[in-house]
Amino acid sequence: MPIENSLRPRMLRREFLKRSAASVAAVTLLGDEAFAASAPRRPSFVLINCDDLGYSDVGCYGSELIATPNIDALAQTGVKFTDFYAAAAVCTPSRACLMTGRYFVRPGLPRVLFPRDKVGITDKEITVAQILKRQGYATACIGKWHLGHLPRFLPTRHGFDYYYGIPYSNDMDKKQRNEPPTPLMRNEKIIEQPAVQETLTERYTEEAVNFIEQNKDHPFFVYLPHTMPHVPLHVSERFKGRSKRGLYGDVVETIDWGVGEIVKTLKDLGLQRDTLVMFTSDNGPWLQQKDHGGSAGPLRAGKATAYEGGHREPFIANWPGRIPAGSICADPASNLDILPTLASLAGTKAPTDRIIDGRDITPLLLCKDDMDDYPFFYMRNWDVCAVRYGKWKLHVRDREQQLEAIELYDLRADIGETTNLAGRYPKMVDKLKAMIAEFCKTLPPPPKAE
Ligand SMILES: [Ca+2]
Repeated sequence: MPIENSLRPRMLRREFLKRSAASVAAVTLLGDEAFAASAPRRPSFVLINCDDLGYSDVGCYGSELIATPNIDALAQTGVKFTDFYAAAAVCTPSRACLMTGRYFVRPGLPRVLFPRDKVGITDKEITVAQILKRQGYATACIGKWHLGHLPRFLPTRHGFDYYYGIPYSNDMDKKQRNEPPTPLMRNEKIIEQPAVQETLTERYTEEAVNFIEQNKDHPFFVYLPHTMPHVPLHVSERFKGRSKRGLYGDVVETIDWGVGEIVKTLKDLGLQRDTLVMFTSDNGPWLQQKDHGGSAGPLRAGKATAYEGGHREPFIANWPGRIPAGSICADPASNLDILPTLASLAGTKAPTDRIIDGRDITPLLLCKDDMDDYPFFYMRNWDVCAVRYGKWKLHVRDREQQLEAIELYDLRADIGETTNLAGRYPKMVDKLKAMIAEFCKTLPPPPKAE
């Protein structure tokens, strides 16, 4: 559904409130009671995280050229968020946010990691996988990790029972940079090098399906960070030429096929009502790749920028019996919220001995209630570039992040960030600047030499 219409998000919010009010009774009768009576176990989680997928690269977010019937069906029978953010506009920092619930400078991962790097996620951090593992979950990471490729940084050392995938991006195999061919790993061993990328999406899907089947008798957490549609794009012969959007569309349609296989597996095993399935991406489309990059639709700019195209992503959550079908949530939320939310749904809490930036958004996810406005900060390296609060967004740095440049947008009326209202609303500019200043006080100091 295209949402370019400037009035649409506000209408969606009302629609959501109306739907959520009407659905409370139905959820109570058909969801909670049935859940308590028939499924005493904790819910399982499947989190599909694409790489560089644009806001409008799936059908239910406006793509007319890429057919994604399985992803669209998740939204039709679940909830679609219109204002969901990846908390970074590039790979490594975004995954650091998702895994820890903390802005990436707190775990010290402000930039993209390369094969030459000797750093990664440290033992001081607590990942969502570790939290769930302590709650008795079987945990798997299947796909691109990108939080450090040395053994001490791998998923198997940070809460995952099982790992299958590539440890960093699929284009980090440049001979001129002395990078080795892309390794495919199982747990901590390289099993294929170079990784055969044509079949990677299908093999990830098979691995996810196998893990679900093997762990069907207890709660599981499958984190599935697809390698695609990050360039270089690859698909198998089976999917080549299928879409109306060239190789990029074929890649996304392969991912959509994989979503369908996973949903079918859950259905066949009778696990759908026990499983929350989520679909999103780590950052916006790499527009410089032209036909090999995605589309941010009505949003301005793409990957690596603080404009909406860099951060705003599809986010769909599906949980039959718990999430009312066909819901739309226009409240801002982000991948920082995943850790506290999954912790809460698993019967525990996010860590309290450190700053957790994310919130438990269970009320939004289950379409039960609205939540108070909360600032979301757009960061690049150690700089805060912009803040969103309610409908307002203030940029404080220019696109190259070099100079101070004040831009104020009303995102409800102007999703494309076209009309700078800073001159008209100086008090709002001051208020949002003060929010950024307060937030900056909580950040660790940048390292002396980066
Ligand atoms: Ca990415």
